[in-house]
Amino acid sequence: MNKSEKEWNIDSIRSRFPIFSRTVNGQPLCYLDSGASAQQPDVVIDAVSNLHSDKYSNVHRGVHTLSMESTQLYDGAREKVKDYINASSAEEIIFTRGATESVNLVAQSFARPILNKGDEILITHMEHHSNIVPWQLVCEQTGAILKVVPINDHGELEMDAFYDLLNEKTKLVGVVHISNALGTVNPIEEIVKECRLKDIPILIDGAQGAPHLPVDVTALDVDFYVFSGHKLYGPTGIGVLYGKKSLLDKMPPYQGGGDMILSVKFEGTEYNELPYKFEAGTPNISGAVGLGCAIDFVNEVGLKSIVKHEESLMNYAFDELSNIDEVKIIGTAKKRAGLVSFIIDGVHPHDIGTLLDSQGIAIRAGHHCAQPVMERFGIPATARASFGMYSTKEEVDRLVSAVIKVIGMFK
Ligand code: C6P
Repeated sequence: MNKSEKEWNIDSIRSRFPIFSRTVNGQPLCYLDSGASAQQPDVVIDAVSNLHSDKYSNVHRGVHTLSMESTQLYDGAREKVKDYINASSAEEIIFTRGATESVNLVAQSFARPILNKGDEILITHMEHHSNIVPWQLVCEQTGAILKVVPINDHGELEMDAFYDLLNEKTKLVGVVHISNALGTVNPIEEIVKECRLKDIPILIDGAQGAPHLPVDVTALDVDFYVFSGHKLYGPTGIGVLYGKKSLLDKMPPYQGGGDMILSVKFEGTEYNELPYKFEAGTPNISGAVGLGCAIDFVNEVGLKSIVKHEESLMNYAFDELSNIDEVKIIGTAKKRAGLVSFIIDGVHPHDIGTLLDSQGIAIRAGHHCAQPVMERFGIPATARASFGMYSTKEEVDRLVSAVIKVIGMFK
């Protein structure tokens, strides 16, 4: 074992997640929906609870002890996020409600002021709606045009088309790091490098990337990287926008209100410095503290070991499901992570989801907020099993047996 890899003890990891002590429909919980929201370890639940019972107060506003303590925790969480993705300063870490709000912020504060009629935004066919609709909105507002990089039958980007579509009218590129519908890991290093060469700003949607792969925004040299706390073992309602300071400095605030100002006069307002310029109003203090704690926990378990564990589980699930004649995997890219999406001949994914739930197995069934992906593969939906650090081989075995049972029921 490499020095940087931690010893892997799945029982001890699972014991840290209180939810696994419960049953669902008379069976031990088999949670294969971490791609939607990961479960939270005891330390995150306790940190949020302790904040509320012992330190609760508003941040950046009071001179009293409680306010200073909660401010320290809130801004301390920002430092943890900064280190997790290797940003160069905490000023580059903006707390938002989630990946969705982060993309909207960039669309409105960065893109809208620079877009003119006929300019282009380039995204891909495998984006989550959160990295499509904000760009459609800003295109409607400015007359810019949305261009889309196609994907092949494996669910991989057509890179030749990407190179062809990039041109002097492209004002921003938006690409998902790991597709939530297909599991494809995109070649973001290559994509960012090309954008740098052409001096085109790029945003990476890391909602599925940050929990499943190491992210180094400095080495990547990316302009914006967004993700959500609840997929990284943290609470809901908290997310991150990483942005290069040089860009964030030039961007106008996204929303106005308390905390984002230095001084307010009716004649005009002076905005606060980064990152507060983008955090109007009382923030999600407990969410940020919980996220900071989740990051500590991931570091304690060891991200490298988590990646290795999830990879072997995903490959096992992929192989076992592929061996079933009636199952078709949607998303067979060479580089995949975190999940397996599939359909069963003659069975609607919602029925798969419901029947699996009756056996205590939680998967997601639907279009996964990636309708263009479904349309590309000519299907209404998929069943999706997604993994976390706590997922086990036995759970994959339960999934596979349950799928075989479902097929038998529909024959
Ligand atoms: N995907 C899933 O089950 P929010 O809702 O803001 O936390 O994250 C949005 C989002 C953006 N990009 C990607 C790649 C995502 O996977 C998600 C969330 C969940 O796949 C809920 S639809």
